[in-house]
Amino acid sequence: MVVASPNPLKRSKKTKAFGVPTIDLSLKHDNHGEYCLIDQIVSACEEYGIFKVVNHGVPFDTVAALERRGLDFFRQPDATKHRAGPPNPFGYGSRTIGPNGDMGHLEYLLLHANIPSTHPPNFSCEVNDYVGAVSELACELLDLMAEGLWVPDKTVFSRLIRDVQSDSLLRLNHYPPFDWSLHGDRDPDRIGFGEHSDPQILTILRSNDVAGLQISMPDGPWLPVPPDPNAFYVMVGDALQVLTNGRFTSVKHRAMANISSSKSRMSIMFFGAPPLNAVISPIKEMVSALNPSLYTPFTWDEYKRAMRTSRLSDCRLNQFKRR
Ligand code: GA4
Repeated sequence: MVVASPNPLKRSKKTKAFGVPTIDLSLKHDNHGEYCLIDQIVSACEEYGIFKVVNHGVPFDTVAALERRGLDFFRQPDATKHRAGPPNPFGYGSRTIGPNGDMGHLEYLLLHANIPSTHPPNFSCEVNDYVGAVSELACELLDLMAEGLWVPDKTVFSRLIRDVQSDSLLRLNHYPPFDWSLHGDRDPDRIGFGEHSDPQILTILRSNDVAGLQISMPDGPWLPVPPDPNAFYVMVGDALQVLTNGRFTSVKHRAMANISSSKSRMSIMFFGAPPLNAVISPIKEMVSALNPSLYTPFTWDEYKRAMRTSRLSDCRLNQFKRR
């Protein structure tokens, strides 16, 4: 087993020049490389809550096949797409996000990763292949994170996602080019998908080559994340922040409306989540007398209830912070 040295002292987020760290997964094949890789992943999760993975091993064809299916779906007439809705709990949605009045310049498909009845009929094969490959990537990264945190059971995080009852989701977001004639130059509301952190454990995001994703560090400005169709962006979710007792931080992000003159932006997110009955609380290795638990335990089902009653930009974790 290769382990990285523990790094309890977080480096300041504000003193570093910005650039989302890139993790080259091919480094895992050589011994010294794996040591660096683990260290880089842990630092990225502590400092940014996001990193880019290259040489990830997910076959290009698996990604291209789902992308093609998605674009074919969104190209259909509105009436046909709406027959696959509403998005609550799963299906097609347009402009409205969640149950509490949030809006965005996008349309989307929200699917349960493990419940085929939520997949559009002619999609299942591509969805299953994609989910199989990216959930494997998520689990591999979570095992490396556990190793980097010196946790003896390196499956402590990944087994929540591998569980057959895992509540993982898949989301395809489609941002058509922003119609200036409808909204005008001065439209302040040029947000495609408003700011939020992802509630789950880990998000694996892939987009085509149209820009839109932005992230923000606490009290920092919004920073664009350049698109890279050959890579995945990996984001720490709220549940992983809790499991690591705040050592890793979920990243605040948003997507801008697509101002490209011609091309649609499409992003595909796999949200790796625990089963509904799983209790989310800091793992014992992250808690000590000097570093007491920051959160009261909750089930994933309870967190989902908090999601249903909140707005997109709310900090849902505050309800579960110990005072
Ligand atoms: C954000 C991450 C995922 O897209 C999502 C979103 C969900 C939804 O679209 O229904 C939520 C949002 C997300 C968090 C707060 C609630 C629920 C919209 C919203 C206002 C599918 C998820 O799991 O949480």
